[in-house]
Amino acid sequence: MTQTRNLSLDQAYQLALSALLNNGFSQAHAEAVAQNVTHGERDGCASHGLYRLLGCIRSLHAGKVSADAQPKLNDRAPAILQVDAGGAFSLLAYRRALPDFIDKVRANGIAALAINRCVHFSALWADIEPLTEKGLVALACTPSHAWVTPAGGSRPLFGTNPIAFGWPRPGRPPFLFDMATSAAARGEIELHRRAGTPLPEGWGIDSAGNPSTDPVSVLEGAMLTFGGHKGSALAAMVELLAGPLIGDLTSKESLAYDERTGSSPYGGELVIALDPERFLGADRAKYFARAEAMFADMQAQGARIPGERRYQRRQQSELSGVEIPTGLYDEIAALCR
Ligand code: PYC
Repeated sequence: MTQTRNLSLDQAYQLALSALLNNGFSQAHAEAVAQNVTHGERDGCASHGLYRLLGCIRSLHAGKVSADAQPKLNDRAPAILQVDAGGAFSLLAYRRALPDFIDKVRANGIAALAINRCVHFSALWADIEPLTEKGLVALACTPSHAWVTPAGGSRPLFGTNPIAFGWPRPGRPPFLFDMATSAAARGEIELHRRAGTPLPEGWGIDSAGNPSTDPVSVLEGAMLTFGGHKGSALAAMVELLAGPLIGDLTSKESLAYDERTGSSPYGGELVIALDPERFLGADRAKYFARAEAMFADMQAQGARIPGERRYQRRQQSELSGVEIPTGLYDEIAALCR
């Protein structure tokens, strides 16, 4: 059994912050990343938790992420905001763009935010939550590196290309899903490799194109999309929306840019948000009650509301902290010295 170490959320955050600052990230970037990975761990999403610090710091030492770039906002149209991350992680760019983006959504009823030239490793639900907290409906997507084969193919082309969607619920946590269009996130395969455990079937193929449950063979071969051609079509859509449409890289171009350094993907993210007040006006409450009726019908059949487990885990972590594999803790602690 994996040995673990318990950390309070504050200890987890301080550990992350210290590793990032000690390796040269500016205070603002270190805070944004430390908060994001602590929240991943807090919400039971280890694949986007503290272990990501290793990749963040590897990307910095490989020269593939800026430690201190200041995001630059560019007001492109009444309903389109762009933020140039300047080759740094997406998180600070998103933080800085958020107030202006929300103003645009409120003013127009719908607006899009393009985050360009960003290095991206983080879970998208963290970008959706600040919007649902303001009562907005939101959608986000980003390509990654060419790790996933299109349905019918045998060579990596698409990224894991997550799509996240959030719907605000009065007095309750939002309906919020964040799913890779691959059968699993890359990070989950890496966690299996670290733990020496086999993958579930259907996650990937080896470099000869044969189905494999060996994480190393799949990391060297290709990952599969979820739902065959359906996931493949959605993965292609993400490439288009958060690549060429916003003037940024596809996953194939991101991997070429990586030059085999094993750094995090580089490119763009697209966020679209909608203001129900503008769509519905005084009828908002009536139609939101219908949404609640649908959620109740789902639950009546035993179905889970996406995000439910995340919020339960959050409450638990806030009380009792998080369990980190001791090996991972030691690796991160070594980065603080
Ligand atoms: O785990 O799928 C993943 C991922 C995408 C970008 C960085 N990591």
